[in-house]
Order: sequence, then structure tokens, then C-alpha cells
Amino acid sequence: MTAELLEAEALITIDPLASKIRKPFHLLLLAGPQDVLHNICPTDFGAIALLAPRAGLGETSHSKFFLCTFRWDFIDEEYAINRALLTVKMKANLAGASMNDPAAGDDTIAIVRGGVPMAGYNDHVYSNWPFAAGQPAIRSWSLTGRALANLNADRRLSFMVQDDTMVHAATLELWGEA
Ligand SMILES: [Ca+2]
Ligand SMILES: [Ca+2]
Repeated sequence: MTAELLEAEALITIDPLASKIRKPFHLLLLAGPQDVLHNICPTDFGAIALLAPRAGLGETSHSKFFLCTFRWDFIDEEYAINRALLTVKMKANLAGASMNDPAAGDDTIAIVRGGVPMAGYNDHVYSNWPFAAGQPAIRSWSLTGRALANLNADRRLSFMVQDDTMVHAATLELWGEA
């Protein structure tokens, strides 16, 4: 080997972390019946939610809690999620006279963990009162900070809607590097 070649090799430093090629990761999870009724994570929800009558997707009757857990632990690879977007499409099963109306007016949506709503992700479903039954509502939450760190650690995300509002579709979109 020539002196010139040796010199060139010495300039290359191998960083074991940097040498792994990171691939973009994108996953779209669509809530199905298994996520809502059978596969929820019980420790994410509080006792009131767990004991209440349970709503399925497209539920048309009232006074039921919609509970859902998204999971992606079926993926073996190591990855880091740096962006997460929860979108929930809803519709009032009852009318709502005001924010405090125990019919659909007082209904709430929240991301939950450890039995309590996550700060910053807990709100009324509706923002204008009064409204009639059938009023549509959509919630899109982009998870940041602690919520995003929790999501990476848990490899799941749970949310709930109560109790006179139908959830007809919910998606969780995840972006990151695998
Ligand atoms: Ca009710
Ligand atoms: Ca209500």
C-alpha cells in the first residue's frame, strides 16, 4: 500500500450511529372495530370510561363512550416518530343547547394515558352552540413535545369521545425514520 493511500484511509472515520442508513417511515392507521371494542389498552383509560356503555364506530345511540387505542407494535424495526397527526370525524347523536347541555352540548374528546386526559389534548367536541342532532365535527391534533415522546415510548395512542357523539372515522398518521 502506498503512503498516499494510507493517508486517504486515515481521513475516513467510521461513526457507528451515523453509518446506519435511516429510511423515511410513514404509516397511516385507520381505526377499525378491533381498535375500538376489543383491543383497547385499559390502563390508558379512567374507571368511568371503562365502566360506561361502549360505542362502536358509527354508533347512532347516545350515552355511550367511544374508546380507541391505535397500536403499531407489529413493526419490529427500530424507528423514531417525529410527526404524528390524529384526525377524528364525528357527528352529534343528540342536539346541544349550550356548552353545559348534558346532551351532546357538553361532549368532549381527549387523548388519554394512565387513566387521565393528556394536557393540551382535551377539549369540547363542538365550538358553537346551539346545534341540532347530526351536527358534524372534526378534530385534528398534531402531537408535539411530551405527547410525541410518550407516543414513541408507548408505541400506542389512546383517545376517547363521550358520550352523545358518533365517531364515524379516525386515523393516526405517523412520520419518522426507521
Ligand atoms: Ca348522554
Ligand atoms: Ca353528553
